[in-house]
Amino acid sequence: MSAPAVVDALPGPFAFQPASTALLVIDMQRDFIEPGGFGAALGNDVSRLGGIVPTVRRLLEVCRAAGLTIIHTREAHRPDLADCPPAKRNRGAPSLRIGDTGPMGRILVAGEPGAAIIDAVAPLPGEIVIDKPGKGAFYATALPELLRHRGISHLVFAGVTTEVCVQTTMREANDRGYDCLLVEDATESYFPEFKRATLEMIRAQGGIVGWTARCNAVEAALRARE
Ligand code: TIU
Repeated sequence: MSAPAVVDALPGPFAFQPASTALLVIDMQRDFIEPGGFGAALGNDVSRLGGIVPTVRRLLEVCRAAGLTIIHTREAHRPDLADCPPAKRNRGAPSLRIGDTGPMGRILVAGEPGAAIIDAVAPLPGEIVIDKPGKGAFYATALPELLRHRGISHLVFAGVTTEVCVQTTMREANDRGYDCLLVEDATESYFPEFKRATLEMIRAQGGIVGWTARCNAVEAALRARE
C-alpha cells in the first residue's frame, strides 16, 4: 500500500488513504445558503454561509484530483412529505414550513429549485448524491451500505450547518467506526459561536468525535504524496 496522506490536524495528525476515504459535502443547498429558503424562513441571516463556497470548491477539486470518493448530501423530503415527521414540520414558528411554497419552490422538497445544490459546488456527473430526511446522513438513507461496499474507512467533512447536519452526521459516523476529519474553513454556521464550540468539542478529549484541519492542510498532505 502506498504511503498515506497525513494532515496537520487537531488534536494530532490525521492519516488516510485516498482510495478508502470519502469527501462528504453536506447540504450545500440554495435552501440554506440563499435568501428565501429554509434557513431564512427560520429567521437566520443566510449571508454568512456564502463565505465558505470558494473553499468548499477548492476542497472538492483537490479531493477529486486525489481520487477520493465524492458524496454530496441534500436535506430534502418526498413531495408527499411521507418522510417528514410532523414533529419536524411543526417545530417552531418559521415564516414558511417544510413543504410550503416560497420563492424557490417548496421548502426542502426534492426536485424543487431551493433543494438544489448551489452551482459553484454542484456535483459532477457520476458523483453520489444522497437525499436525506434527517439531520444525519446515516438515518434512513443508503449511505451506510454505500460506504461499506466501497471499503471506506475515513471521512472528510464539509458543508452546512456546522452544528446541525454536519455535526450530527459526523457523530453518526464516529459511532459507526469511521475516522472523521472536519475541514474548518469549509463548514459554516448561522451562529459563529456554535461553529467555534463545535470545532472545539469534536477535537477535545483526544479527538472524541474526530479531527479538524484547514483546507490548505488537506491540500498539502495530498500534494506531499504525489
Ligand atoms: N437550521 C440549521 O442550521 N440547519 C438545518 O436545518 N439543516 C442543516 O444543517 N443542513
